[in-house]
Amino acid sequence: MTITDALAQQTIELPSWAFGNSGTRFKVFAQQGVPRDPYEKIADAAQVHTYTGVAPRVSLHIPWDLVDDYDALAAHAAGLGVSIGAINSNLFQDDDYMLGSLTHPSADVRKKAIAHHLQCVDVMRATGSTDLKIWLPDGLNYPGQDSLRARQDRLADSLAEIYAALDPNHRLILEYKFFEPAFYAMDIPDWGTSLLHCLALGDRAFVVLDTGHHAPGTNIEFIVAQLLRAGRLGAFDFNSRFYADDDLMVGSADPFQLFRIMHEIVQSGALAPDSGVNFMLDQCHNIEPKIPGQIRSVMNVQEATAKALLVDAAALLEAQLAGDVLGANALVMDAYNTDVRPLLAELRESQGLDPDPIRAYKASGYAETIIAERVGGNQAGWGA
Ligand code: PSV
Ligand code: MN
Repeated sequence: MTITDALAQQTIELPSWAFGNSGTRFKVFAQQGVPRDPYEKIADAAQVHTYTGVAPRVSLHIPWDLVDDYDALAAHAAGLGVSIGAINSNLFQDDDYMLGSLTHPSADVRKKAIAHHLQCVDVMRATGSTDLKIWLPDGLNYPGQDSLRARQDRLADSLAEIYAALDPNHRLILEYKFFEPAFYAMDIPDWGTSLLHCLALGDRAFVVLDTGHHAPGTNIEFIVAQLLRAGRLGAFDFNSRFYADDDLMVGSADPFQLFRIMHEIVQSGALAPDSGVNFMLDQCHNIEPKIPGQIRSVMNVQEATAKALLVDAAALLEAQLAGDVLGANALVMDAYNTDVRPLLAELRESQGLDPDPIRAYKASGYAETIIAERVGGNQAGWGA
């Protein structure tokens, strides 16, 4: 397969919440034209697909994206050329979950958290989604606060109940995060813990790797290689970070890291659409306009992918087997240092797209239209 064919087949999933207002715990800035409901979020996400051609799915977050009629929401998406992707549960915004949700010492609270996932599975059935995505905010702030081990046991039982409720075509994808909101011990702090739970659950449970969820300096591409070896890399939540879980545009802080990740993906054949790896974004655009922010992010993933595809795999293997340290490194660096923008522009033109998606979006007048039309109502924001 040519590099262009591989790039043409790539798809990237967008998060509905990237189109709503977001911020930090200090301030959420409202932007003009922001969606008031999930229908408008999907319309904005469809714009990203219109101009990039590679973003045909939108992840939903429940209850932020609760609607009365999911058949209608799915039909709305289809009418705009996109479909519903992963359904994210939300275990971090209910007072009952202060001391945990799926790991909570109280069986009643655990029951409530499990029931929320059954509601998410119903949304999956109605929308045709196949991925139930769980990020567990549970954890401890202080040593002794609860038993580390008992919480793992409760978690295993809760997850097993959720897994049992899935349809045969559904996957459970399980995210990890090393800190925040808990500061002493998260209940799923790392890929190893997520993987152990997935292995116990069964062959439709996979790990989600959010690039912002590691300690600074972590070698993320090593984790990618390990999870691919185990056949358990289910998805990425792509974003960038400088310090903590910053949720900045992917490829903005460390494009070389993104390239190294995509290099592992390409070398393992995991770019293929049937590889089971869902390339999702999990970002917030606090100060930049949201639709072009998403377009830029999609382009950054495409550029890193194109560079990874440029690595001469045969020559690299030869250099590696010969112990040619400098030669092997040069092959990787030459690919990284290639300007792939002309190649991607050509690809877009061959698909009938504008070679410059951001310019095309700006010229479309969509931003002005939504600013004029979306007056009144409550803007969607982090938590709504
Ligand atoms: C948690 O930090 C997380 O990465 C999870 O994926 C959540 O669902 C998402 O962010 C919320 O923005
Ligand atoms: Mn995430």
